[in-house]
Amino acid sequence: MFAKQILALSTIVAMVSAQSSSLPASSGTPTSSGVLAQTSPAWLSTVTPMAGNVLAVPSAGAAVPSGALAAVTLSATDYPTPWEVPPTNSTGVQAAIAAIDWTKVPAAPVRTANANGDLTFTGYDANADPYCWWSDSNCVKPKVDYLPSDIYNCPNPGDWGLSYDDGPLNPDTPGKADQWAEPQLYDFLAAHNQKATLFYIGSNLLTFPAAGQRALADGLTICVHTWSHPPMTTQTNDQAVAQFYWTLRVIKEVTGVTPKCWRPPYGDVDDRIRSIAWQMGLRTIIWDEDTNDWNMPGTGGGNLSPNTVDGYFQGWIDARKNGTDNVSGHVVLEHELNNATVSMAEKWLPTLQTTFNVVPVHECQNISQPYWETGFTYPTENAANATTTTSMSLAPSAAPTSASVDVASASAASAGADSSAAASGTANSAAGKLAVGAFTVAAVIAGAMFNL
Ligand SMILES: *[C@@H]1O[C@H](CO)[C@@H](O)[C@H](O)[C@H]1NC(C)=O
Ligand SMILES: *[C@@H]1O[C@H](CO)[C@@H](O)[C@H](O)[C@H]1NC(C)=O
Ligand SMILES: *[C@@H]1O[C@H](CO)[C@@H](O)[C@H](O)[C@H]1NC(C)=O
Ligand SMILES: *[C@@H]1O[C@H](CO)[C@@H](O)[C@H](O)[C@H]1NC(C)=O
Ligand SMILES: *[C@@H]1O[C@H](CO)[C@@H](O)[C@H](O)[C@H]1NC(C)=O
Ligand SMILES: CC(=O)N[C@H]1CO[C@H](CO)[C@@H](O)[C@@H]1O
Ligand SMILES: [Zn+2]
Repeated sequence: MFAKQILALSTIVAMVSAQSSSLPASSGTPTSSGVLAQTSPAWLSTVTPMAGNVLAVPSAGAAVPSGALAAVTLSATDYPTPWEVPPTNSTGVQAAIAAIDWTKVPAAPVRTANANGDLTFTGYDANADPYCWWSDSNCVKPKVDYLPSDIYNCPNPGDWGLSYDDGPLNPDTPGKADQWAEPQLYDFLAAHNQKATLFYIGSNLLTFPAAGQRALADGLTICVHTWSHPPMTTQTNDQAVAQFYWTLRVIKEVTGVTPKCWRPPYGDVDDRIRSIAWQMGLRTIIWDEDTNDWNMPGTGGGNLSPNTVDGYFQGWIDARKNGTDNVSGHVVLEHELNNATVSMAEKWLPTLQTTFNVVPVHECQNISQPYWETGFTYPTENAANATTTTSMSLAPSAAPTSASVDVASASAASAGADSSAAASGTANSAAGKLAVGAFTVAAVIAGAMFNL
């Protein structure tokens, strides 16, 4: 259903963009396809990755690590406060800002949210949707011709692009064992020989670096999900750069890789944010099927009945089995968020594997290199599965320097992420233009947390 609506929308969007005249013209250094060329993030060149990481993707079928995580510490002093909108005045963020061609960033207004934390759509021309604002219209095809379409599904019917947002899931109490925190889900995936795409919150990786190193060693793909999880259209240009910069930086320092992929929290992206992301090396990945698992009861969750979420999974399975789900494969939104989402993910994966070809998003999109580091080549559907030799070094990372702090204690500040209530509301979905149904934008203002 949803996929078809998005496809239909793409057609509408193509017609509308032909009429746009007020948008910046394409110039600069386009690739042969007309898409603005990207370069690897030079402003991260001074970041020294921690030791102990794998240097390539594990071979197909090879055993991957599981069980207890190594004790890994990272100096938090070099990073902004977890779960706060990061400052923009550091040398690194300023360098990233300076590297962007701002003539290629559409002047979409910075959006606001109301007292409930819901995005406000006041003043936005919902019908023309001039900035391809997903929250308004589920638009996935930018109005400017120098940005690529978002990735939002798997092209081949029967493919299930598996993705989990908001990780790595930290223990409820920093440093204390927690059944549902990582490596719980990663171990489960390993036991079921399943790879997936993970969209990491920078703040969560800062406070739990060992989980990120495990994910990479397990052959999971790591992408960016911002530093403090705001609706990105509410961020100024400089704040958006800072959200990407700090997340990319902590991922590179912890794991050694620099992702070329990101997913906007709540799907909240427009061409202004897409252009900033793209120029920082990041392709936007949305989804076409949403489990709404984040809204089940659990830490940071809501009150959606797990039975309802079960019903979504069963419906997708039924539709595939009865032949009606035959137009495309899907990218499905799930979360590492809490006990409820992880347990739901584990409950359904074995059944999904018997019905769908369950793969990471890049695999179904035939994108073999999701990072700027070319040593990592993942399997795709049009290439022999990579069998690069890996170093599979599982040694604990280099000993912390004297400047390092124990992240377990440093992460106390992030507890707000798990304790704040999520306000929720229904976003205005361009009434009359596109029947996408009501969808919920859980919002947080002033420290409250969004959960999508
Ligand atoms: C950035 O601004 C904050 C105040 O907003 C200030 O405390 C800090 O020292 C500044 N940092 C740099 C590197 O200028
Ligand atoms: C998750 O924890 C909440 C309490 O925070 C509890 O109500 C819920 O039943 C738990 N769900 C699962 C699947 O363990
Ligand atoms: C196929 O399954 C879907 C999901 O349960 C259902 O909505 C649809 O009516 C079914 N179609 C047929 C032809 O059985
Ligand atoms: C795809 O499913 C539709 C029903 O939803 C059916 O009419 C059509 O024949 C199917 N196409 C194929 C190729 O199976
Ligand atoms: C990936 O390659 C396979 C096999 O060649 C093909 O069927 C599929 O359409 C390709 N997908 C994309 C997104 O190019
Ligand atoms: C060419 C090839 O063998 N491709 C396979 C790679 O692995 C995936 C599963 O992860 C298979 O679906 C592909 O057929
Ligand atoms: Zn999220």
